[in-house]
Amino acid sequence: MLRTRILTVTAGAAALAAVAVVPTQAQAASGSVHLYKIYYDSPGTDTRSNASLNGEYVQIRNTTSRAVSLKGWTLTDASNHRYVFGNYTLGKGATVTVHTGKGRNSAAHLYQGRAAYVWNNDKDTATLKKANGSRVDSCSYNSTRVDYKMC
Ligand SMILES: [Ca+2]
Ligand SMILES: [Ca+2]
Repeated sequence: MLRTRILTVTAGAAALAAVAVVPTQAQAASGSVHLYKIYYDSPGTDTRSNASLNGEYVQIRNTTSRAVSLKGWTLTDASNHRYVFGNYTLGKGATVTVHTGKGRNSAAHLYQGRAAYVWNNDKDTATLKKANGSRVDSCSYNSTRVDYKMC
C-alpha cells in the first residue's frame, strides 16, 4: 500500500517536471514582436488626403504568448522619420496597424498623425526599436511593381 503510494507520487512529480519544462521551450522556440507588413503605396493617386495617408501603414504582430508593452518603442524609416509609441500594449497574438495619417488610436489601429507620406513608393526600410534603442526588427523593400511588402 505504502509502496504504491510512493510510486504514484514519484510518477506525479515526473509529470509535473515535464509540464514545467515544455512551456519554457515553447516560449523560446516560437514567438516574437515583429514587422509583419508594410503597405507603402496607398491605393490610388497619392493625393495626401488623410484617407490616402492612412492607406499607407505598417503592421506589427506579436506572436509571443504574452502581451508586450510598446511604450517608448520607435518605428523609423530610412530617412529617420520617427514614430514613438505612447502608452500602448500589443496583446498576445495581436496585430496593430500603424497608419501614417491622423486618426483616433485604438487597440488595433494607431496613427502617426502626419500630413505627408513616410514610406517611399520605391524603396525604404522600416526599423522597430525598443525604448532602450535595441533593435527588434527591420524590413526593407525595393520595388514599384507591388504596393506592399510582407516582412
Ligand atoms: Ca498610390
Ligand atoms: Ca521614407
